[in-house]
Amino acid sequence: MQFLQNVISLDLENRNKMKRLILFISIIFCSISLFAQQKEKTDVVTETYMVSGNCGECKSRIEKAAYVKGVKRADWNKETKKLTVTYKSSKTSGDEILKSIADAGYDSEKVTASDDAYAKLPACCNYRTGTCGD
Ligand SMILES: [Cu+2]
Repeated sequence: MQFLQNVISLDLENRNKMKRLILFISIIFCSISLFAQQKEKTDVVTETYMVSGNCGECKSRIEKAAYVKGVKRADWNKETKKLTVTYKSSKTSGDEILKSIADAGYDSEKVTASDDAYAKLPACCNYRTGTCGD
């Protein structure tokens, strides 16, 4: 009888230990995933920059150039001339994105395209001298 009681109490103790262990492990997992999520969130930023351009062709060139490594979304509006980019700040920066856009021939509020890069644009897209009416 005493022996049986010992076994039962031991089993109970083990079960409690097991419960505590499971609780402990789940708390650790929860905090890890929460931490990872937070890191992910703070890492992703959305910014808006003024980028010159004329038409739909400019739009596709600007957006294509904006998609450097780490950029999740790039959208340029030809009416407002605003480029909205969402990117991972650990992978790239606004300056880097605007530099890539300048390499494609487009001026922005921070980076001016070289005359060489600008000269490669089709006449309709020469935003420095006019609009193409598209
Ligand atoms: Cu254009």
